[in-house]
Amino acid sequence: MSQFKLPELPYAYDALAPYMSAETLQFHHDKHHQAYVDNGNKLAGEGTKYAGKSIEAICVEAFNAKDAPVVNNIGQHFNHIHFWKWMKKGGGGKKMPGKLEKLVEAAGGFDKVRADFINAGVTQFGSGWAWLALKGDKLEIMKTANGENPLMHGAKPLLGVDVWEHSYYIDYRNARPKYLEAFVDHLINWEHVEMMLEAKTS
Ligand code: MN3
Repeated sequence: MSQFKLPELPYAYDALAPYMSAETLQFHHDKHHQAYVDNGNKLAGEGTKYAGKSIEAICVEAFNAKDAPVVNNIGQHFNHIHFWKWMKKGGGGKKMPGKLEKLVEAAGGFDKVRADFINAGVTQFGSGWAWLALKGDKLEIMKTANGENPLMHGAKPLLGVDVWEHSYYIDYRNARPKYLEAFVDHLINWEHVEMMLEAKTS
C-alpha cells in the first residue's frame, strides 16, 4: 500500500478557466503532482525512516537532515495537496473570513499584503513558491525555492502560490506577474486559508 496518494481535484478541470486552463490543470495535477507522489513513495514510503510519519513531520525532518530529494518531492506533495484547495471558481479578491481579515489588517491591510505577496512570487528566482505564513502570531510573506515550504522554516503555511513555470507557462507564457495577479484577484479560496489558520499543528 502506498503511503502517499494523488488527491482528486476539488473541481472540474475547466472550472478555473480563463485564469487557469484545463490543459494546465491536466498537466500540473495529473503529471507533475503524480510524479511527486510516485517519487515520494519511493523515497519516504514503506521501508524508509519516514514510513508512517505525518507529511508535515517528514517535511521538517527531511529539511533538517538536508535530505534534498525528500524535501523536494514530499514538500511538493504537501504544497500541491493544498494548492488545489487554495483555488476555487469565483475566488480571490479582498472578501475573506473574519479571523484572517484581522491578521491581514494587522499586517498593513489587503492592498499591502496583495502587493507584497505578488512581489514575493515575482522575485522568487527560478522555481519555487510565494507564501502567506503565520510566524508567532503575525502574518509573514515568504518565498521558498523548489519544493520547500514554511513548515521547514519554522512557520505555518496559510496560503501558497506555485511559481514553477509548469503552473503558468501554458496560460501566461513568461508573464509570471499576470498569473500572480489573476491568482490573487480571481482564484484564491480564502476559506481554505482560514481553515489552515485555525488548524492545530505541532
Ligand atoms: Mn507545481
